Amino acid sequence: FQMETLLRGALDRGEFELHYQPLIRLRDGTVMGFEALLRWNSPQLGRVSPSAFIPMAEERGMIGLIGYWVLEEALRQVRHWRESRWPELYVSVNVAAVQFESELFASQVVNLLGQQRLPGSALKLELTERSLISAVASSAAQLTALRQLGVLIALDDFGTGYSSLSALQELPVDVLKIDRSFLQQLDSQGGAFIEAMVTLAQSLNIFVIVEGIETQQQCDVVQHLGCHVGQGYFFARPQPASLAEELCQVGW
Ligand code: G
Ligand code: G
Ligand code: MN
Ligand code: NA
Repeated sequence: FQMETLLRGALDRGEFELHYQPLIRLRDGTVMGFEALLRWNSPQLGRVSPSAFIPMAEERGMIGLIGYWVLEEALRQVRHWRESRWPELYVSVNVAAVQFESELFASQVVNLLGQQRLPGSALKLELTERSLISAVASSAAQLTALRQLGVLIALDDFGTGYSSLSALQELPVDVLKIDRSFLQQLDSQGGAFIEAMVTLAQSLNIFVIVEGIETQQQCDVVQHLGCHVGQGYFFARPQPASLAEELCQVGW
């Protein structure tokens, strides 16, 4: 109850911040983009994990405003990065099911891109199977509209839902983000699953990103399995924009 009250005022009090984690092309260490990850610094509760407050924000009708702020802030940041240093960079934003269910979502994205004078290709949206499936009616039309602008659509946490394959078959996506749980089981069967997902993605012309790379060895293995882009603590943790940027100057 207390968390809900505090969450309601958090946006107005400026308690949200975005952290950024680089998405690295494994072949040469190039930073392709950054995933934006929401952080809530509450004076009363401390740092609250998004896994704790996002579901509450979804249930209590607060995710629309919070999600809008996330998109606005992430696009402002990527515009700055593109102008100052990385002209091709994109930012990857997580989208909650409820946000995507709104039929206004696509037009909001279009307006925000316009405000920053950014092409669609500066943005990737990370959707989960749940968000796509719970919004099947509005999904296909919105996805099509966004993709026509060049916005990339990623299926996040891929492989963990109960209907990963049918989601992939029914909805047009550009990128699969293979869930980090597969990397954590590399010694047993995780490698075989990653390899199969990469093969499937390649035959569908879908791009693969592997999440949760924590060691050099995992990095080598996923590269060997045919993955092109990776993300994980091995490269960098999610960090405030200025720090994330500095880390990337160093390169890998
Ligand atoms: O960054 P961290 O591992 O604490 O994130 C936990 C979860 O919260 C992840 O599943 C991540 O996708 C989700 N998350 C982080 N930022 C956002 C956001 O801005 N919007 C939504 N909908 N989910 C987010
Ligand atoms: O659900 P989603 O994939 O959006 O979740 C992203 C979350 O994964 C981020 O909150 C981030 O903190 C976390 N994360 C990123 N890289 C790693 C990693 O290498 N290991 C682990 N355990 N978590 C990671
Ligand atoms: Mn994500
Ligand atoms: Na994920």
